Amino acid sequence: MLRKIFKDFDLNGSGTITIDEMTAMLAKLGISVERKYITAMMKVLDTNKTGMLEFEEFATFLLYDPYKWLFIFNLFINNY
Ligand SMILES: [Ca+2]
Repeated sequence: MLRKIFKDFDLNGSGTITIDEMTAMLAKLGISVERKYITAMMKVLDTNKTGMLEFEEFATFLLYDPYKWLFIFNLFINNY
């Protein structure tokens, strides 16, 4: 399930999600967010500071830290 979501984001199948892929996916979902917000979001999620999201970071984010969801939700809300 999580793998499937991750693969949807990982457009080029590299095993990591980049800012560009995150941007493209959000656009596909009909969510228009300024790049600076996506960059900020990525910084929070990218716990090992590689500049990309690995599956583990993505999964950890989705499963264990609802407060990060709130943070991101706030980013989106503040953008409208
Ligand atoms: Ca990373």
